[in-house]
Amino acid sequence: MEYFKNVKTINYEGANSDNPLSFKHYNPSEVIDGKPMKEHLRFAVAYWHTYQARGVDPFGAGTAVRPWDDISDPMDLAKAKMEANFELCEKLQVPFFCFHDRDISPEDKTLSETNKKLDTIVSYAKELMKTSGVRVLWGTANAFSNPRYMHGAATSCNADVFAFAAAQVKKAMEATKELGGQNYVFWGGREGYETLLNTDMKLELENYARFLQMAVDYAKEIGFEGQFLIEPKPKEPTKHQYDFDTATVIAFLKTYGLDKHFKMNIEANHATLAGHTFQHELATARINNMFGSIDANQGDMLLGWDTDQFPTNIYDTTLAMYETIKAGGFTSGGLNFDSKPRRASFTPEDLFYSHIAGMDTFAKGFKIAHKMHNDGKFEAFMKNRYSSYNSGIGKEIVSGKADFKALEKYALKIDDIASSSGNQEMLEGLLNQYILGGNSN
Ligand code: XLS
Ligand code: CA
Ligand code: CA
Repeated sequence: MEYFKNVKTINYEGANSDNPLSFKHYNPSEVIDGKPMKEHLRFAVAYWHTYQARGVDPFGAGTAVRPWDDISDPMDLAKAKMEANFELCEKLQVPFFCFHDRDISPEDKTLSETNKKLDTIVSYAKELMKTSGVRVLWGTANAFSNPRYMHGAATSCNADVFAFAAAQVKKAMEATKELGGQNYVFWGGREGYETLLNTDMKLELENYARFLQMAVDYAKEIGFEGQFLIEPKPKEPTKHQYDFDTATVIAFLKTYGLDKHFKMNIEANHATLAGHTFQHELATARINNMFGSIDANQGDMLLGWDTDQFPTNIYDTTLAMYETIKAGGFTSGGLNFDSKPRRASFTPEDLFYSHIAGMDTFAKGFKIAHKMHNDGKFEAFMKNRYSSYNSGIGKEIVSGKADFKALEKYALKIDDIASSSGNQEMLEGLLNQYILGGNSN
């Protein structure tokens, strides 16, 4: 059955097209640097926002109108959404989707009943994959929605909850492997705290590390070769989330000897909540060899919560793709639209308009970033800015030869330090030139 009857396959029609159901910048087969754009960008649809979200907010019920609204049996509904997923991805020319276990299949009274249902849906998705090229970018477990996780999952004060979460993640990893998922994501849903008056932070962090180590061991045992990703977020739902930002997660992984098993899944809106730019989080991952994947969205600078909006800010996508290119591009990762249309954008067609806007903004950002990287003007400026470390005393500092005494001896002889301008506004003007035309394509 066709779910999105008003929409045909979305094609590239070029920047001047008047057709809102077309790509203006995303041309999947356009070859850039020896690879088609679809392989550079590796777009993915997020199952939870696209098929589960109803537009609920704290002040009102859901508004969404969806083609599966009349289906009441939970398993029929789960199957219908899976069929709709393949149709939507194919029509959007999106090669991947991402899911939580509970997005694709409903929770039942007991874990074994829930697992049986998940098996049924996983087999059904596998069946649909036989006639579709759409694949899984990553899977994950929803260990935060059910009330049992009110105190967290791996960081719960209750050992039974820790055990339940372990069983759930074990099963979600098996499902991800079965569906050929290229990565498995850990987002610490409620791994954090509300008050230190009742929280043993040391035990919680140690348990969290134990949990991740068990996951690493189990992946090895079952031969899951996908990449493990960890997704930082500073707050929401808890006041303090342990995976605060990329630097915090890297320090945590290193503290517990887990760093070689993980890379980062960086979400733009989470960067904003942590008080960082998206580019900062990506750069932090890159310089630590932990760049993995991206949750593509944007927040609202005037609101302090996780609004998960479709990314339409060309500055952000350009700089995100610039970092991605500098990191060597995606390997197992990609651009997952962890984004939802606004509550008043309630029609099925809005699911398409929103993805098209996000895909075009990233495609254009990628093209601009590619040109910036190829031209090398920013890199050359930066290289020159640090050139004092290439010879003389600078070379001695970076090669580890200099010590405090040697530097004092040197400093005592300096009469005048020659500073040069950082030229920030000149560089911002240059970035504008790339984005607004001129030097861009
Ligand atoms: C929530 C997170 C979540 C993860 C997957 O804020 O973004 O959706 O990406 O569990
Ligand atoms: Ca996310
Ligand atoms: Ca988010």
